[in-house]
Amino acid sequence: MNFMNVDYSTKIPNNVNLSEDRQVLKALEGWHPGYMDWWGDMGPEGFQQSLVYLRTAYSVDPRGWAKFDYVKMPEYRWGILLAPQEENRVIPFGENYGKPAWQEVPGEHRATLRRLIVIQGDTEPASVEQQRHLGKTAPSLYDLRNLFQVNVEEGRHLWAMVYLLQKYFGRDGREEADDLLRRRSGDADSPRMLGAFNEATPDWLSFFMFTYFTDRDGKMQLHSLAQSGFDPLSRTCRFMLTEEAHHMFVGETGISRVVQRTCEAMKEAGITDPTDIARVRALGVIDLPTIQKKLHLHYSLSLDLFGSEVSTNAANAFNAGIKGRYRETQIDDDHQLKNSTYPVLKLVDGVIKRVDEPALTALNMRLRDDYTQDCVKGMLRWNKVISTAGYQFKLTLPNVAFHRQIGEFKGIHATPEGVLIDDATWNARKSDWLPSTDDGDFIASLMKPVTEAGAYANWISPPKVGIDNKPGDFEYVKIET
Ligand code: BYC
Repeated sequence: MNFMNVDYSTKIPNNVNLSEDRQVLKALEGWHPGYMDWWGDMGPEGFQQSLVYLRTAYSVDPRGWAKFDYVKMPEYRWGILLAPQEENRVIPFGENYGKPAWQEVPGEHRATLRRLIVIQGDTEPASVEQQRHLGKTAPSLYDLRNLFQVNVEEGRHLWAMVYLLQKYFGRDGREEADDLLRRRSGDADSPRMLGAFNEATPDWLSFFMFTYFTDRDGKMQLHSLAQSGFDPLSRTCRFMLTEEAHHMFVGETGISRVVQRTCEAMKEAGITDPTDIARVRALGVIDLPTIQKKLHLHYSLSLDLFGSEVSTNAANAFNAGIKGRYRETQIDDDHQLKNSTYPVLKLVDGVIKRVDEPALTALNMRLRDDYTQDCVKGMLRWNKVISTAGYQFKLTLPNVAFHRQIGEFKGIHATPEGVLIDDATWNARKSDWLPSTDDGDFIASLMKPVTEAGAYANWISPPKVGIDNKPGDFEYVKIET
């Protein structure tokens, strides 16, 4: 079998030779109807009979792996795609550094590995659930198509984790796979596992923030798991990263287009002060201070996804050779972290300070720092849009102590600048920093669907280029009425 190309002749497209792996094929075919039920119940609301111009992976060759065509979402070919196996790959970090990568689950690390795969798997359907109502208010057919592209690929990423559970973890893997379809984002009794995946995504600005900030946590986590000594996990994550890039593109360009439109509208109306919220809102665009509040919210929720700054779970996963660092193989050190330290932000006598901790337990902090650096790049582009329009306003990332529910700063309150404040001040001021009900209502009032090909809602600029180089008036979704 050519592992580069995907076999589409079977019910479940794959490049892992499923047709000769009868037991796993049977397990996956058994899981398929439950997945389709879940997609019907919790996937995008409406549009299931519409033709959507989607990309589907037909190969795992980085030089050309996707083809675009009109597809009805329930007929999307969710497949199992692993990046090609690297010959003689070795475990690139931890106590087993330099030993051959595992092709089977190492018995002593089974529980840790399963837990990480389940957590990763849980986030994928969660995001689809969070976004399920957005189709009704899409600002254009282009955006509607991007939403659905993200949704079907998150569905495929769930398949990717379910394949690992069913192939390598026997009966408990099958049970975990079933549970992934049972939990629901925001459900009081059976919520998704990580905090940010139980929050609402009520509007399109939230969607763009989510795909910029939360999908970027996905990128960092997938990079770390792509280093794994458990080769099937590494190969799975490597291919997922290829798809993930588009999700972050949707977020970055989405926010950029909102900012662009706001600046244009302010200029046209002769508004010189971007903080004159009432005047800006009267133009039917989202004012920059409200965009900043949404950014505060989504960035801080996403920071929580890195776990505690100091974590023995993270140290154990690294020692075991299961979860590495961002770009592990490019780091110049012993890859075992025997004697090194890493500066961790901590609260010391009421002041936020960097304190050296053993690098091994500080891995979550390190990955979070890498994440923050990655987040800054898009911000620079958004700020360029604002400054080019002639406005003195800068979007900024809040301090890591701001609005945290996990880790070192969960018990305190801090301003976006990182000044510690008491409960009363927090309660009095929090709606200056985080979206208030009024802000949410205002944004909701703008969320009216635009379904004419080539047209865009007033609050967002058109994209610079189309998907798959399609022209501006291309009908990305043929809506079934
Ligand atoms: N919410 O030592 P600690 C994506 C729990 S996103 C709730 O501090 P650790 C995507 C933790 O489970 C990427 N609970 O942290 C994006 C542990 O509980 P137990 C998803 C939390 O374990 C957009 C306890 O607190 N992938 O792909 O070092 C769309 C102490 O844990 C949270 C992964 O996350 C939280 N935020 O690190 C679609 C990769 N944080 O076990 C998809 C896999 C911590 O004591 N996961 N806890 O009961 C991991 O590597 C790690 O589990 C974490 C936490 C980074 C999440």
